[in-house]
Amino acid sequence: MAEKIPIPRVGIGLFCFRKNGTFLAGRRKGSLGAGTYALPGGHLEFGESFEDCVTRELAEETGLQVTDLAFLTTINTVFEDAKKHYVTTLMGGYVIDEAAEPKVMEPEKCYGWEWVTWEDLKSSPKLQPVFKPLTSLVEQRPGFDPLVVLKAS
Ligand code: 8DG
Ligand code: MG
Ligand code: MG
Repeated sequence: MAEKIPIPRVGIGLFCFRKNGTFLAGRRKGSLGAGTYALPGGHLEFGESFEDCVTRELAEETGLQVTDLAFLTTINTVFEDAKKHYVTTLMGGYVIDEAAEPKVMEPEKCYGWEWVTWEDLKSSPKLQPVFKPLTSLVEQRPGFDPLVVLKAS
């Protein structure tokens, strides 16, 4: 029987900002990267735009709505141990209801959502380790700051 050849998949992550410059991150549970902090996001579905994908994933995972979406960057991540490869587009946007708190809509996939800064996510011991695509982002886009790119777009 022929061996199944793995192929790269498309992942989408969202920097969902409040006006105070914090965005959502949550610790993953039960799947690839369990125990690591990641952005809300998921797989791009067939025929879906990046905007529709992050809008859907944010609603499915937190119950929140986002506006003023913009493309930030694309990165490449190989999970050698898990034999998975993702090409990930990172989007940015602003939460519509500033007063709304994120809900843990998929408790089997996430321990909880927190509002964090980019500096915190990169270096606060409380938020380590981060999901590998975020490590790829730091390595592949030196100096990247999601809020700077979002404001410039
Ligand atoms: P879905 O079935 O709802 O589409 O996916 P999910 O259950 O939400 O899957 P996920 O693991 O959250 O996201 C799918 C993959 O996307 C993930 O395994 C790897 C890739 N991915 C990245 N970067 C990011 C990111 O920043 N956040 C999330 N959530 N996934 C990301 O490459
Ligand atoms: Mg999802
Ligand atoms: Mg997800």
